[in-house]
Amino acid sequence: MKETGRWTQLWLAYDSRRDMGNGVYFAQVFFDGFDIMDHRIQNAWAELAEGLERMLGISPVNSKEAPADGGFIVRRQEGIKAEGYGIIQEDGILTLSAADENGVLYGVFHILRQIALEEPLEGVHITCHPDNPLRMLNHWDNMDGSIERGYSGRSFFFENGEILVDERTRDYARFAASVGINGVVLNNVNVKDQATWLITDRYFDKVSEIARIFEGYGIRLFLSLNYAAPLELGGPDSADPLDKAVISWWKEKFTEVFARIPNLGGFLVKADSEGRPGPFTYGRTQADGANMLADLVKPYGGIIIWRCFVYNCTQDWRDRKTDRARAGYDNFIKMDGDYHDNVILQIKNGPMDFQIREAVSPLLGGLMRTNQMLEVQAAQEYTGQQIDLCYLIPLFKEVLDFKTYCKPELDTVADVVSGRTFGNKLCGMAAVSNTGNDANWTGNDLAAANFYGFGRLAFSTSLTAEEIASEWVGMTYSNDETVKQTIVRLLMGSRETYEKYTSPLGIGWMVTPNTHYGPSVDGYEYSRWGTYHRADHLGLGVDRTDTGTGYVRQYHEPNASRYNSVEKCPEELLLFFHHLPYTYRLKSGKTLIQHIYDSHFEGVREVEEMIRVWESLKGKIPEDSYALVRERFERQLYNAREWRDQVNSYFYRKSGIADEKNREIF
Ligand code: GCW
Repeated sequence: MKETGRWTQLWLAYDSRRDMGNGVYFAQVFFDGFDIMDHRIQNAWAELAEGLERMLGISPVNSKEAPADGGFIVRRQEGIKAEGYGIIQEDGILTLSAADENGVLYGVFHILRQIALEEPLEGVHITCHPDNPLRMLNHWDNMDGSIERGYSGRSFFFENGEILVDERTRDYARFAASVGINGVVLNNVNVKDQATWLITDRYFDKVSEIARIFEGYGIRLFLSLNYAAPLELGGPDSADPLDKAVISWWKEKFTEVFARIPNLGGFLVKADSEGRPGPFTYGRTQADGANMLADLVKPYGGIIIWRCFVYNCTQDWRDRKTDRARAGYDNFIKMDGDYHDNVILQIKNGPMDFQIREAVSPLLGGLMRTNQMLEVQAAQEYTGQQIDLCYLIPLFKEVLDFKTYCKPELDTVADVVSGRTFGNKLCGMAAVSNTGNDANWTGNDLAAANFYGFGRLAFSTSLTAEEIASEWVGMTYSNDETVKQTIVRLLMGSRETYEKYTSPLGIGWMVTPNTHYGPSVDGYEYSRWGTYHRADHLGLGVDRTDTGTGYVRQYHEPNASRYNSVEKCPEELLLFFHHLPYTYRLKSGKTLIQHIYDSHFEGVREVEEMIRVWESLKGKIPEDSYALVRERFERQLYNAREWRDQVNSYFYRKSGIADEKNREIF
């Protein structure tokens, strides 16, 4: 059943817009060098027709000849980079040139965006191509319909062990393509039970249906693999990557899978991680495991994306030598250069796990002879679960802008994962998706900015977080300046606000175990997960310097020395790298303990202020959205107060140091 209501269409709602002289070009549309029967071209055309009809009340006409004056030409042009496009308006003609069908789709969405933003197309002269070859969404959807770390309802891909294909599948593909996504992993990286069977006859037909829909939007389909599939699907009693029987089982399996599923890009693998099987079980290396699979998918143009989230999750909290932050690097750096050329290592942005603030993973740019891909999390597992507002694009930007010093120039994470640094072709960015089957797709209407923003940023890493926010608001709500500025301001401040009322200065965690929403300062302190704050009556923080776990040495210089020094360490990461007394003085002149108190009071005040700002939008935006977000803010305020009071009380009780301002601490 097709859902109604504006929110189901996210930023592609195509509400009526002022024309700005844009309508004139579309009376005649001519495709030159593109097959109008091609699925992607048909979708581009359908999107254009619908967008123009709804935004400007114009029905474009597909013409058989090039318009002499006044028209829109879509032209194939060699010399434009893969998936890129150019848009030029001159002499009454608007021309979209592209080297391939994806370029046409992206160009059309670009034009629709300009129309939605009420920007004139007159005189445009741009060329644009994606910075990252791979721009992917990873779904953590399970086949029973649940979503691991999903906060937007249930899966729209799976229910009760079955695969769903409906209007949502197509809409999802449209949204993804409209922001430049070109790869989607359908199922959770924790591959269990029925999901192991996705690579069997049981599901080929339905997976293929989705794959074909995706293909029409320039999106390749990927699946997460169960590394132990041979054992579970009746193959050999082993998953040893060097075992001949295992290799020939996979060989046959891939022959079958690639023959049965069209548009299959390859596989994502979480191995030897959090209880998932992997090559370590057989005394083999990560490279042994990844390369075995990669060699076998290579004949089909397939790739293996191998996650680096490998750490000891059964650590003894008493053991201060083991440092989870070290694990990714320690497990993968030794074999840099040994991974075959269709393997990509997928690296989470931080060495821990998607905290509101943590250092950038030293593997990014640490690896110098291996394809690498950045993984971020749009799903707000640790960042408010789509109840609390947390616009994550500033965080993603910070990671991309991080200078790794792996080379004298072109050394930022954005350079590395785009392939500019080392010249690789297989690289890019992936985000854990924040979507689900809620009518509005992302639980909180405002969380759609993270879905939109991830795609836009992965396509054009030089866009600013603010530009992206402003586009999203203009397309989703309206171009009214007050509305735009108000919502952009809310989005832009939200990450720092969230940080203020949760865990301080990069230490992370302090969350309720398992659910990861709400505070529990010691929730993980005496657990096996390697996520400690090490607070006692004198101070807190993890010493990752030379005197501690030595983690800082995983960075290139000068990063290593900068982090090693308490004076030079960026203050927002102070407790990530250093164990410090509560009386330590920050650059502001405040003591550490006073900073904790102040920032927590401030965080709650900021949420109160956000609510007032949101209330100023009443009547200016659709009431249903106003009300939904207003209700989420109420829950955020409750959450922020809980955090403030628990964190402040905890550190007051540990340290015995009173708040200088004598505010209420419990
Ligand atoms: O952050 C942890 C999550 C797990 C997740 C894991 C991972 C999919 O809590 O739910 O599992 O990361 O990234 O593999």
